[in-house]
Amino acid sequence: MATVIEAMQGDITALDLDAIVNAANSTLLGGGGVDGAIHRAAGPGLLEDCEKLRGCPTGEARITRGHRLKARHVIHAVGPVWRGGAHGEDELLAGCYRASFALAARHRVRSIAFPAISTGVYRFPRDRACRIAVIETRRFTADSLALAHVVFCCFDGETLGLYRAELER
Ligand code: AR6
Repeated sequence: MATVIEAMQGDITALDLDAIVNAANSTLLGGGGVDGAIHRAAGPGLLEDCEKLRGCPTGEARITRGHRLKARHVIHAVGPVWRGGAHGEDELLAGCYRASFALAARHRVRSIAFPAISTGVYRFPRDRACRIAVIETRRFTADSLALAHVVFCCFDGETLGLYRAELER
């Protein structure tokens, strides 16, 4: 069956899916935004798991358990800081989605939610980031039957509107 790909507005930490993706930084040791929210909701065990990973380069991802979250796994993806667009930002952001899907497949994840990686503190233009997220998701799900459900979990209504429009194209 085809993968269901949808956008919703809400708090990603509350979702009851196999995996949620974190918009982390390369230390993997927590921060603000969705990263802070995920660590607060998951509890201190998440930081302990993250410490063992010894960081993650930009454009890649790592996986841990979900601890107190409903989600069984957290995939920590490190998005690029926006520096005008000529520093490989698009490819690095696409890399986050590809790496997250690769980990999801390896861990038999059937349902996964993404935040709008890099579009907060890291200032990546939201429409451009949304396009990349949808392109990479369609690319992966076209070749894979493993994922049943992909959710783009948007914190604000404007981001939700961008995803809905992109998914209708
Ligand atoms: N659920 C879903 N989306 C959320 C939530 C939430 N609970 N909270 C925020 N967002 P950001 P970045 C949205 O800044 O740009 C951290 O300090 C937010 O509105 O969290 O990749 C890390 O440690 C925005 O649309 O991540 C890094 O240092 C999106 O999530 C740095 O920020 C991403 O915003 C990463 O910056």
